[in-house]
Amino acid sequence: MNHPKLINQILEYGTAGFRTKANLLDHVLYRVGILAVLRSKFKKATIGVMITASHNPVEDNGVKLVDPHGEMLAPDWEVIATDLANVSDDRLSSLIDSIVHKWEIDITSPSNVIFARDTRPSGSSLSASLLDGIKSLNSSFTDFEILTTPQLHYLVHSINTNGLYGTPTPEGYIKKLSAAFNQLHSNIKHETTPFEKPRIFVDGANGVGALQVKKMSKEIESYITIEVFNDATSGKLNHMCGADYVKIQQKAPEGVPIIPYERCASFDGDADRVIYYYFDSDKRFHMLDGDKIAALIAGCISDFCVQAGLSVDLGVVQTAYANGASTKYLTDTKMLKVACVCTGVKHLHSKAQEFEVGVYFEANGHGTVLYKASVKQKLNQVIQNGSSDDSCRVAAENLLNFIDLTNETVGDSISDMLLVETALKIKAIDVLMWDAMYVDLPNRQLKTQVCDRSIFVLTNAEQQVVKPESIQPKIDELVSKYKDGRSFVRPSGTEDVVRIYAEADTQMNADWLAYEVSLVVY
Ligand code: 16G
Ligand code: ZN
Repeated sequence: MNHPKLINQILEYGTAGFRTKANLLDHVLYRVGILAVLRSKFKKATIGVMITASHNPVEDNGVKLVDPHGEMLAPDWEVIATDLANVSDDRLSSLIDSIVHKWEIDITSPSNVIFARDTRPSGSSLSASLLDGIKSLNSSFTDFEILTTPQLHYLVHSINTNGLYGTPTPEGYIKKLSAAFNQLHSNIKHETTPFEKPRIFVDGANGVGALQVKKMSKEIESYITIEVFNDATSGKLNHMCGADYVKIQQKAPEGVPIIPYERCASFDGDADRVIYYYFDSDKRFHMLDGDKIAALIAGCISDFCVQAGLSVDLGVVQTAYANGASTKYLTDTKMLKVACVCTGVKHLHSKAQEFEVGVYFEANGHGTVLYKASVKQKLNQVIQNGSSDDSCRVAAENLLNFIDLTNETVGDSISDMLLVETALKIKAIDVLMWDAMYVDLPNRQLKTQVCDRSIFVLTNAEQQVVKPESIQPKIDELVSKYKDGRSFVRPSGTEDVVRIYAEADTQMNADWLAYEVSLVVY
């Protein structure tokens, strides 16, 4: 038996695919190889597999499937994935037969699986196990080796649209984004140009994002200087650095110079999240998270639409972790529609698809923008009509390039960073003015271990606990004691913990509220 299952621990395909200690994953990767081929035959399309544990420690690893249009694996197949990963070796082949039968898969039809991995040392042996699984069903495949998660999503979508979305190569990805960025920046002309060529410090989390952003920076150096730190040459992946560290610790990563008002961006280990930050003249740290990125980008798109004379249905999708001040700013000041959904990219992504333009971001920095084909058609119409109003046409062109700069398949550190840089340039604002759009309510995140986190049943986009019944009234009572108080608890989908989020008028109050709520669930 190849890649025998040597552990009894049940692994579940969750929001992040399978994720655990790397040394427990050999048989899982082999079986995911089989799963990907079955999915490819079923969908009659290329399927992607990404080997990564994102922001988790370097000793962990994980794997997830990418569906034909670069989206997350459909929920009904998550169940199949879990079954396949956990079945005993002697029942594996009969389970495969039953999947083929139940889903009426033509096992003789062609299939294609593409895969990539982040920079974790365990990645190459796990990708060899994956390949053995793929080969066991004689599928065609391409090993793209080390890429960011969003690059793999881009490739899957590009292959399945025969190159319509972009040239299906890693170089095609760099070319598509850099061409759009350069075009936008050559178009931007302010009457008085208040800023020199911008510079940004990137914390690459010692991961794959550092390698890829260096390639990108060469292509766009006429318009922006990107200096990369924590670039995977010596430091440990995600250790004291990266988007998750910055967001959760609310402090700067190690390894990036502290220069007042210099814009800095932290990526995570597989480069699908980005968090901005800067220091003021007192060397005080200020963070601009996914909520602030969403506010900037949504505002910029809405301005483009107005200038192009278009009315579009634009909405912003958040989760319960979104800072209350950001929700208030989007709804009250910007008059935009805001929806709140459960944590996890698939929930945000599918909600965003309901809008003509759906901007979705998790506070942790994962997000992107989705555009309906109708928007692109309307923009092309504005350009073709040769509007007498030149600014109308320029705005339409700019928005089309903005769309090309977006990785519409999934959140993407590099693409999102370039969208932010473009929006700042277009609006002619610096990081301080961006930060001043609204003031974040002080907040705190904690986590606590419980005996059994599966007993928690939530409702209202994970903002309220239904079961155990005693918990929510206690949280409500605590929240009512604090000005601007808000708090919720939810079981993690990636760790064996329950997470606690709290915000209030002062940092001390947010800390206290989080602490008191943690005692309720403990
Ligand atoms: C996964 C999700 C991310 C979410 C996080 C929450 C995807 C691709 N990733 O990393 O969106 O924020 O889980 O983690 O869906 P938690 O359940 O441990 O809080
Ligand atoms: Zn990630």
